[in-house]
Amino acid sequence: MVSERTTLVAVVMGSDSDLKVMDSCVEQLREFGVEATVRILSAHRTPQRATEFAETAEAKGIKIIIAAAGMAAHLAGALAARTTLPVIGVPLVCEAGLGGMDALLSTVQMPPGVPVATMGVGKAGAKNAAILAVEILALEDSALRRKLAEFRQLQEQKVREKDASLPQ
Ligand code: RP5
Repeated sequence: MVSERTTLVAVVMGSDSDLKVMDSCVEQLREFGVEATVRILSAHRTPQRATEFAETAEAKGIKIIIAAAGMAAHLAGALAARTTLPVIGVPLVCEAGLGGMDALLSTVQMPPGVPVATMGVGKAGAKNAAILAVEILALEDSALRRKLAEFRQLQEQKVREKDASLPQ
C-alpha cells in the first residue's frame, strides 16, 4: 500500500478494522496497475484530518476518492461535502453494527447536490469500487480501457468454464 504520494485514486477508511475488507479494493486496483493512496480517516473521530484530506486531495493530483466505513458511515458523505472529486462509497459490515444496513443507508442517502456513488455492502462493494474507479480513469486512458475489456472477457470465460464443467 502507498501512503501520501501522488496517486490518482485514494482509498480512505474509517478504521484499521476496515482494512481486511478494503485490502480487496486496493488489490483490485493494483491488478489494473493502479496504485492507491491509502488512509485511515474518520468523519467522527478525526473530523479535522478528514476535512483537510478532502480539501487538499485535488491539488495533490487525486482524481477519485473511494471512502469506506461501517456503522453510521458518514465518511464518504463528509468527504464529498468538501470536494468536487467523484466519491465512491463502500458501506461495511461492523460487528457492533446492524449487519451493514446501517452503513448502507448512511452512505447512500445523500441529500441532492452532494452525490456519493454507493457500492454494495462489504467485499463485493470494495471490489466494485475499484473497478468503477478504473472505469472513470479509463475515460481518458486507452490502456486502462483495454485492461477493462480483458477483465470482462476473462470473467466471462471463467463462468463459461464453470458452466461447461457441470455434469450434462
Ligand atoms: C466506523 O466504525 C469504521 O469505519 C468501522 O467500520 C467502525 C468500527 O470502528 P472500530 O471501532 O473497529 O475502530 O467508523
